[in-house]
Amino acid sequence: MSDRLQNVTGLAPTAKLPAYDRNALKAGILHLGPGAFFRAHFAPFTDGALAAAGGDWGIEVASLRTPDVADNLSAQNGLYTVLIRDTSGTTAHVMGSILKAHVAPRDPAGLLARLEDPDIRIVSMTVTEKAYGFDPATGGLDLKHPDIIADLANRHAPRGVIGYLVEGLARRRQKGIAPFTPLSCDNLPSNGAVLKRLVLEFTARIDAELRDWIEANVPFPSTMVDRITPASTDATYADAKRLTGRTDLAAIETEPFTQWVIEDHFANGRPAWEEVHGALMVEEVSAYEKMKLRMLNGAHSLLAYLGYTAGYEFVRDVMDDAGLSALARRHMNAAAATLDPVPGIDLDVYANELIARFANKAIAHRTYQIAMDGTQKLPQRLLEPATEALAKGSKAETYAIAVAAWMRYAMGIDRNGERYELRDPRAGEITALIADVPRNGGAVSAALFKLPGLFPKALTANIAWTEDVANKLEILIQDNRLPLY
Ligand code: CS2
Repeated sequence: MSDRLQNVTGLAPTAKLPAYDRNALKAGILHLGPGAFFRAHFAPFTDGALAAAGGDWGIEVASLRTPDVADNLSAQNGLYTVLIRDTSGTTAHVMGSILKAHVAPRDPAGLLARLEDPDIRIVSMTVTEKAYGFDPATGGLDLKHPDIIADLANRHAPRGVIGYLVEGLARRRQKGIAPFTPLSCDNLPSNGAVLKRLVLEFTARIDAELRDWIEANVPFPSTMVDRITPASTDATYADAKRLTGRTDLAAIETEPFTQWVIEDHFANGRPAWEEVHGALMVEEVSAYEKMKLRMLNGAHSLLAYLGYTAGYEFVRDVMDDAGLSALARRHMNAAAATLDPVPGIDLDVYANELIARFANKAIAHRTYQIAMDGTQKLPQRLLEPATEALAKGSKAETYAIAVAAWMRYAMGIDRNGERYELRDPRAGEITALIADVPRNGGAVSAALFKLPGLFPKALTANIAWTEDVANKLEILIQDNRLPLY
């Protein structure tokens, strides 16, 4: 008999089980992108809502690219384990909210059929920033994005997120089925508003009437999602086995903290997420989103680039370096100074909590994982707040350190002269820009400031600030960090 996690009978008593009848549960949500973050956040919140209030809100997931996670979930009837780690130990919670997993490239027609099923009332997504086809330079649709190009050319057989959403909505409109609510859970500012703009710009190019129907009928709530989730490792699978008694290749591990702030605008109902600790339904999410993107993610990126290039493998190791941890706290203050008041939150307390979360010794979050996709992350995390800080007369010094650290990382060579892979959709352009420039702070920063569309003009036109970046990059190239902190 397989020892795979496939049902909840006979599991070790150390595993907490779903508190509702999965067999009676029907799907109401289709989720695109079943990565670790979704399994640590959206699926557990929905599991909690099902336990508290019921409803036909089971989740079907679809992977738009690699099949591994979907296949592992399918082999386990959708069951998987969330390990919650802190220094007092690890607990295991088996999640029952996922009912089915699809692999879109294997059966695109099957996924389209699910999108037009009236039972599916929410189409949520965690697909990472780079999957949307968002052009940070314009805030609109990136007409050079490969999925956008392919899906505009072939709208009835999509392959990307925007293409699937639009084709799904088009079919529902044609058949007189009420629309689903698209729900973005990625770290983009006003993710719902961004998604709406992309969907409308895309649709305007293929069907003006459909565009107007979507604008009039489809809500795009924004959400702020927060839970630190390192990629799963052998230690994750080993602990899942120890605590459940079964092999679980879809297990994930995460921190105790979890937060989700959701705009309560749904076309067709939603699970009772507000019943779950950490969820907050609001009218308007932008203040929370900015706070999280600028204070948590901005400081995370700063630590990831400085930490990775300094040879620290995990964020918790970076936090052991007193200078770097003080710098992160200083950056959080600088980020807080760009924010409007956030309802119910004391930003100083929030910053202290972030420092404690980053330092959690039980979480092995790789600096290299966070460093990934900098060109997609820097604008909302660092460049927009830096622009605002400079406009208010600040020197935006910690932002200059963060940008210099990204540039140092973008050079692709560690302190021992070893090359590493620059993981970024624009890696080719970055490498080409700096290939022939001298290896000093002035030359490398000048070249990278020219990466089209990345840096706002207000930053590159500020000579004092760009010189500061160049000087800080030079310090990092010389591997002489102390003057920085
Ligand atoms: C991190 C985020 O990888 C990254 O870029 O900054 O994934 C971060 O851990 C989450 O947003 C926390 O909610």
